[in-house]
Amino acid sequence: MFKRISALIAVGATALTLAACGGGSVSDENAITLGFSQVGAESDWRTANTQSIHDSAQNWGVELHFAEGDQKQETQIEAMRSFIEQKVDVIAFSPVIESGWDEVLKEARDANIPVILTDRAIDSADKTLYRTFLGSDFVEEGRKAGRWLAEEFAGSGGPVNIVELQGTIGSAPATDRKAGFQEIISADAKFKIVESRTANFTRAEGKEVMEAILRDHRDIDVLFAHNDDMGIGAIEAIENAGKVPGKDIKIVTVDAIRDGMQALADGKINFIVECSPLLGPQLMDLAQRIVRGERVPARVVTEETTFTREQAEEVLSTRQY
Ligand code: GZL
Repeated sequence: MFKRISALIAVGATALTLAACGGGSVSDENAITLGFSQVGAESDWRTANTQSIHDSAQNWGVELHFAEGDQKQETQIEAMRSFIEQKVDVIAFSPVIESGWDEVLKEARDANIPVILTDRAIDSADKTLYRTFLGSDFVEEGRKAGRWLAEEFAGSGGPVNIVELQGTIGSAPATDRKAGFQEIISADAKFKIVESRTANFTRAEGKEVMEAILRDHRDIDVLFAHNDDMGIGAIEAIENAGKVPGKDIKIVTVDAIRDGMQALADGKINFIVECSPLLGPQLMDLAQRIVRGERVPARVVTEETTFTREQAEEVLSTRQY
């Protein structure tokens, strides 16, 4: 009974969200309708990604129906089903985890509603379930972090003890960043991952999990956090333990949000691999082209770079997020 009530609340919340955003301020009756099912609001990256989608819908004259997923797959799927019922022109989503989407995507296909996969990948074998996948190459992001570490410790004989704060277990960014990082550091036996735990991409859990790890491990040389938010939470734990982040424990993270770039400029983080959340413009362009019946590339990889302390100091004032 509880589950059904909670499901109704979730659907109600989704409907309220849609009503709040679905009416939109787009008056053009020719505007396409886009239903977007978002992961949640777990990090500053996600906040910037949501803002980019809203701003771009406004700028592109797209009527946006937007639903937050609270980092729960069932909430995201309910939202996608409500978009199907509303007969939106196109659905886009960022899947909280890689598996479990085939059924709802088949329902969208049966309803002749094209789907755009954004940000995170899914593990479905059926590539016809979505028209295109717009997002970063997370394996390469993990490799970039590993390459920096290999260079940073080139002169060291080791061992180099590494703690890894993983993102959400089962999500593409966590799985792939881990794989890319491991691929690079496995080339040198001095690198040892002494602890690898999830902190779900959030700042609060990053602090909490790092506090526990610091109690279990005396000799940590490096922290690799799958996003800035977990790294920033871990910095607080490291400082509370009387250690100096960026010096006693070198820190490499992914995203390049404003707070992460500030920590990099302050020397508390040593290197950041960028993962751009600004997918809105490309998403709206792809959506309009698909609704017009145009063919679009099966994969659109977002442009992104890396930042050292000096580079962060240079660009900090110009960052959009
Ligand atoms: C990456 C995105 C990840 C970010 C995190 O594209 O899915 O989720 O790296 C966010 O900050 O929570």
